[in-house]
Amino acid sequence: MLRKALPLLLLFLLFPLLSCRVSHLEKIEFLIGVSNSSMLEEWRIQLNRELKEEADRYPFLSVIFTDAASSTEKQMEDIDKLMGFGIDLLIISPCDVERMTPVISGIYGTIPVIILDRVVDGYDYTLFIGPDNENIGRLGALALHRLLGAEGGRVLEISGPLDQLSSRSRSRGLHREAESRYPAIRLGEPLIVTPQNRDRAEDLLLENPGLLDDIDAIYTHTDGLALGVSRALVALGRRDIPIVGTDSPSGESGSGDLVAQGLIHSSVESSTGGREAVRFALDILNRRTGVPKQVILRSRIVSGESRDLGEGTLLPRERGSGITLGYAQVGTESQWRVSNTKSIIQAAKEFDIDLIYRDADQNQEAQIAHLREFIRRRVDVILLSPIVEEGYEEVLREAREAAIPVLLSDRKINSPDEELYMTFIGGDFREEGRRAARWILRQYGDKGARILELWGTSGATPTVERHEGFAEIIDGEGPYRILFSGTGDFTREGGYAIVADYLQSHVPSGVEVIFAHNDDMILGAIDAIRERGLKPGEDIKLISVDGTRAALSALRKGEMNFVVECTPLLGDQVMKAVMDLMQGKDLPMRIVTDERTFTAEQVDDSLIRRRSY
Ligand code: GZL
Repeated sequence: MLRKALPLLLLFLLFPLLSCRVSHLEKIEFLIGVSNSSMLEEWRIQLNRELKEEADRYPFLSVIFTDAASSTEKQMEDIDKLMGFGIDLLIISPCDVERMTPVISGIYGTIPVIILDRVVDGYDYTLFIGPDNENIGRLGALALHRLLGAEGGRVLEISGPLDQLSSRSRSRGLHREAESRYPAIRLGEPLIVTPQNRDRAEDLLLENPGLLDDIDAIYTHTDGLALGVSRALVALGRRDIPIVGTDSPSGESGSGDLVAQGLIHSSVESSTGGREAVRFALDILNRRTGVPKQVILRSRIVSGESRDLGEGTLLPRERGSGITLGYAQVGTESQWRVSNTKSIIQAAKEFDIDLIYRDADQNQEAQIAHLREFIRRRVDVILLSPIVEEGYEEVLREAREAAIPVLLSDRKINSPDEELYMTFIGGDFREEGRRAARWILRQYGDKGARILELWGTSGATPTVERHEGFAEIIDGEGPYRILFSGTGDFTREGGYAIVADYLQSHVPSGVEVIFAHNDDMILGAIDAIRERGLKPGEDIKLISVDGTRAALSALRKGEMNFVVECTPLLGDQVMKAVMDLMQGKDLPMRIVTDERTFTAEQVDDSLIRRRSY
């Protein structure tokens, strides 16, 4: 009797344990693995601190932390272990970018991957959050200029190994900015500290005190290096040499802020991105739309006297109610633009933000007048989609003097003053141009091709950067020749006029491929090609950028051959940025949207029906 009853009895006893175990497992909705490259520097300790603090706000989120102790082999082992635990998403700050790129690419095929701090080659990851390292170097030169004044001086640059992209970029930014704007700052070759850490920096200077002869200031690529250097200067009795550091974690970290402790003169700080990483991880795991491809964090100079206030002193708010946003739009030149406007207006409604919309009809003078109207009306925030990159500095300075923050969406302005706007939200136009060129190379190989290029609005960021990206891959020399290029101003009529004229005056035209900077111009080209009795997509291959429904339909019909996406659906990201701004949060320097490409094989009727623009 007992034997029969035993299993039932055991189940009865175990059930409460099992149920609480099961209920606990049910509760951990998501398990995130963090692979940090090391914990040797305050910045990395702060990164983990911020990741943990943010994750602790979500009870159903668990995080496992690993520390690679600066070893790529150990980082690979750590990742294997994390995958063994069945993590749902990996957050990684890679040790050695080159060696970790294929490893991360493999993981990305299985689970989402967020990369922090050092970006890998290519785009095989879900999201990158990190600083613009060349900009950090530029700010380092500015900090040295503020320290040394007009007479300048000799500066010893102390860097990590230059095979690290981040070190190379910081050094490039430092040298270029010093050479072009502060020639009195005299930089020699950087002193390379390998491994890049505090103690090695200290030992190197103690072993070579002569390195400090005739030095007026020291610039270090990280605050770990700065701490080591400051210790060596004390030991050598050279506290007279000021140090400009990099990385000091901002905000409440305190302990990592070497400036506050008086150990260094100033530092170019970048937030770690830890909080943003957790927030975006939840968006990704909950399959929310609008997750960008890159979030480029803002850096700013921190010194004993001041902290460059990129963030305005804006009042914290709950919902958007009561926020007035002045929106200066380019015009209605293309389907992309019409969808972009719709996306912004719709999102403002959803976020309960009052929008004042102005359409400049591609006229810069009118757009600048719209900006001045917003300033007069004292809107809370200005959203600008600048028609071209030049000519906005004066009016944006007026907005700053009126304490009205400006966000750029879709296109950029050209200005050394990075504080004229709070963030840029839009596509990676250079990569869009490269993707178009790579497709052509794949089709024509060594044979080469004769190409006609349809440019967008002259001086507009997508025109400038799509061409630059395209020309990086196809420089127009050798077998790949650019027969002709002209600007169609992003309009269908513009694309039609260029191609119709060219085909009329060149018979046979010799054109094998047309690359257009947007869909509307390629649709105009199709009209012109048909009029000449030629078959678009067959007699002449056609490639364009945007990914509108009309272009995908032409692709499906074989009238086009390749489409590169540039999403106009920026509304949600723009309004999230407005809300963050009004709540006093720091905004990233750039938010770069996620984009794909389309071939005819990838496009079917359901995809076209689902296409919202
Ligand atoms: C891109 C946007 C471009 C589109 C065109 O962000 O500025 O302008 O590619 C649009 O279609 O006219």
